[in-house]
Amino acid sequence: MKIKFLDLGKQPITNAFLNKEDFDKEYLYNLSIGYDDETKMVSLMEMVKPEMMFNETYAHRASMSKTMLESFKKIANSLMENYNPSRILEIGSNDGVFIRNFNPENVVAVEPCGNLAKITNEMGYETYSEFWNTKTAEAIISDKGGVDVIYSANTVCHIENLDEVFRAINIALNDHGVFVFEDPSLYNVLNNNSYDQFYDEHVYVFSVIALKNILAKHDLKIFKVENLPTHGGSNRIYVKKMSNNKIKIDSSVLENIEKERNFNMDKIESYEHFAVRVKQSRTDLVDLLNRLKSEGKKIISYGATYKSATIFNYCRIGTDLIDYITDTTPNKQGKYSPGMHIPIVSPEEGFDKSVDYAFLGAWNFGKEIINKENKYVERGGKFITHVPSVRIL
Ligand code: JHZ
Repeated sequence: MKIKFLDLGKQPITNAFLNKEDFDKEYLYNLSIGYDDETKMVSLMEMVKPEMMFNETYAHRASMSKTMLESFKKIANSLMENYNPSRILEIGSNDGVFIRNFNPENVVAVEPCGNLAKITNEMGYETYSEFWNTKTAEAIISDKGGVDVIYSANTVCHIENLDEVFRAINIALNDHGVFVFEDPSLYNVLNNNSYDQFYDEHVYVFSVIALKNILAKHDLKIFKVENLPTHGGSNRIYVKKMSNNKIKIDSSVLENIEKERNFNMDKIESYEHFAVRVKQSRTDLVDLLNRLKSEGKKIISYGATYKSATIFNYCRIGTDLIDYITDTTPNKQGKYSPGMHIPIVSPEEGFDKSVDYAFLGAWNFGKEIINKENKYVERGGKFITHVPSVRIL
């Protein structure tokens, strides 16, 4: 049974960066999170239709950060070295940040957002502009044959029907193939108080415990777990078919499960305690911004992230507190943030001497940003974060 433990209120589609004339047409839904005491899965209580989130207007470009470019290059090299696949499939290829590390002949990509699929098709990587499901897997099998490695980053947790996802994996993956996927880790979300990892697209935030349960239902077995620093802490899960008799289970699988059990992630109480900390985080953030504002300081937000849409809408933070958001993504600039309608400008336009405080909407790239903005820091400019607790850095 799914038990609701957190209510983040009315929220918009996080990909819906708006023009002024669209303000009154915005779609809102209730963002609340539940824990299933049988499967141990944490997921949204109300889901948004995939077509409303993943379409021709998809804004996020994964290659906008140096950290992610490096991370994708590293995993691409490691998959080549360890598995030497003659064909690799990526689910959710975004702007090609991962596949660009491979020869186009060895790659098949799947990306439902037409604008993104167009980018990678133009780069020479054959991209099926489809949702990942058994139909797409069958089409790939019939056009190309089976694949040796399937990789997916920040995509599996976006798909409501996980049974269909794993059925499709079983179809497309060769018997001795490897499926590797990575998504934000629930352990890190609970520890970092990063409740902003919950939004429309993040239908699930996975624990290793819950993944082990659902994968077993599909005769799939986790043989390794890597804890990554990306996106505030992610798990990279390595999976093989159970029918594969050569599976050697790495000690990281049990270590991660034990770590989660020791943190009581298989008990509802942990989630109820988290909900209390989230409410406190909201109070602390709103109090801090109000205090700085009353002292006449100018506050902006750095990075028009999907995550920050959750924060601003839950905390009801608008242009009364945050003047604008800066973001390097050209197609977000000139638009307004979903729900709270804060203007988004380029860093060149907005990250100037008038800024006293910058809230780290992209806190997950904190190190990269603070290094890059050393001049801002040297002249006394400050960053604010809410992770793991609200504070000025
Ligand atoms: P970033 C998106 O979430 C959506 P978001 C999605 N659902 C998901 O799971 C994750 O990505 C992976 C900007 N930026 O990656 C670029 C600067 O302006 O945290 C991006 O717009 N200057 C698929 O949006 C945003 O910040 C910089 O120096 O929460 C970062 O977005 C840097 C480093 C980034 O994901």
